[in-house]
Amino acid sequence: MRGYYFITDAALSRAGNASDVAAAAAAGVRVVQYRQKQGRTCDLVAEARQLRQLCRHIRFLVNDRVDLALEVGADGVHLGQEDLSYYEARSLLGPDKIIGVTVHNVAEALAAQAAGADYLGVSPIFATATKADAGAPAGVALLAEIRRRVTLPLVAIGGITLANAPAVIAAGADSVCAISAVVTHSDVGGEIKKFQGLFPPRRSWGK
Ligand code: TZP
Ligand code: MG
Repeated sequence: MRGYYFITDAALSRAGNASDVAAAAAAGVRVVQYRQKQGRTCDLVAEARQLRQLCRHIRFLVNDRVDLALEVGADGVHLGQEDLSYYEARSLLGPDKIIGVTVHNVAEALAAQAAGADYLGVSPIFATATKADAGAPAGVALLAEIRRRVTLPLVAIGGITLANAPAVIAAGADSVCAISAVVTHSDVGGEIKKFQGLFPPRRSWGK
């Protein structure tokens, strides 16, 4: 889990979720999260199924909805602190699915790691208008502190732009998610590639 992490946002998207997800997959994104808070469950299932198909070669996660994730064969879920607990979701999903947990401070990060989470979303790093109840910005200092205290992959989210992402990566984020900075653009894939270019290439042995 390294690089740009894509989350859908139908309200902000110019071209719609399917177009955005196809662009993200074509740009080389390894993880897509379907995040849709409103709508009829039957419509969400249909859309999630379509996106699962677009993401058949990459990880496809569902925000909040364990039922949707199971129904469409997603690779896992992403849970906030107010959603099903890690333990409740794990008992429904079984041992193999990915469960990511949003954390806002060191205590939540340590608790999620102890519970067994596969990765952490650290949120919000900066102020954001995309999520009304995102809470107070954590800043890169808290991200760095969480980096020192947990070994899990960290996905940074909230107010991230091409301008501030280098500081977020330097503070220890394995992945960054920038919703408005990407889906409001006409060239979603092009914007994603700019974010991916901020991650230093992995150094392999002998090189
Ligand atoms: N979770 C925490 S902040 C956020 C979510 C879904 C919204 C991030 O959107 P943006 O536009 O990248 O600030
Ligand atoms: Mg949630």
